[in-house]
Amino acid sequence: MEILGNATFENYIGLENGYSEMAYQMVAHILTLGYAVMLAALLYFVLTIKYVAPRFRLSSVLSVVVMVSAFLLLYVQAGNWTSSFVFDQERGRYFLGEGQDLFNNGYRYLNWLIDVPMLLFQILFVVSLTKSNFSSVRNQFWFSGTGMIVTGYIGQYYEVTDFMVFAVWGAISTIFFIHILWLMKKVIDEGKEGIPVAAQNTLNSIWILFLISWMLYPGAYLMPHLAGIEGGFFNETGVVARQLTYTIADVSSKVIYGILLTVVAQHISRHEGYDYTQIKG
Ligand code: RET
Repeated sequence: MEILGNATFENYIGLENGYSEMAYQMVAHILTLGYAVMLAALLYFVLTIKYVAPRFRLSSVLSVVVMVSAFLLLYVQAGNWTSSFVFDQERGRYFLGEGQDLFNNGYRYLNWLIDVPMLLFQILFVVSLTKSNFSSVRNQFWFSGTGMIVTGYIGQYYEVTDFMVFAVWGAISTIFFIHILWLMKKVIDEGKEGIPVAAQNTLNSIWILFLISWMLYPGAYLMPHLAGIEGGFFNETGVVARQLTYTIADVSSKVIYGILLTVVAQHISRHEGYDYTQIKG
């Protein structure tokens, strides 16, 4: 299917086999759920900002920034899906529409370009680093975060046409990712020193959540090539699985992560004598 060029695999399936009603609607619903959660969580982060002592509030502000950008880009991503594929009454399935934009996950990648550095900076406003230098960690987070996304963004254009190019960009992206994981572990280990036990336990949960939810993104990148089901995942099941993986990863790495950081900040705030239940107004 030469005519589709660098298009991602969602388009190849929409051109050749089309989507069943169930697969098409599941993707539309999953994408809608994604941006609805971001808008709801935006209100949560605004409304709970006074629950933590003033020095932690930048963490909530960064969650608000992440929610706004994720909401807008996921909204556009959902519209991209519904406009790319059109129901064909004769064949009873959804096919790639003529004269429409092709579907591309690129909106997500550009959203990550904003959100990944924000999410990484966010923890630095909650924990206190005992050994590492704040600006150095921040700059390394920024450098590897953007490096990981930009290289992955280029690679995803080759997921169908050139597996080697796809794999090489993916591998470069993974080097940046490993650096981020190593740095985050260091930040969390240092952050646990000298804070209440409840806050330490929540930081342990944050590390596990971070590890699992961030690993889902490379899984979604690889989705069309994941083996197991007959012929791999190069079919509509793979398309649904990819969007589902992205949505679970987004809700975990942005919303649940932000809420858990607020919990850590609340424990430390209370320990330091700031109790929001006693604050008036
Ligand atoms: C890519 C390309 C393939 C290799 C790797 C990747 C990692 C992506 C990650 C993205 C995290 C995004 C987040 C977004 C939240 O808004 C780019 C898919 C390792 C880890 C947390």
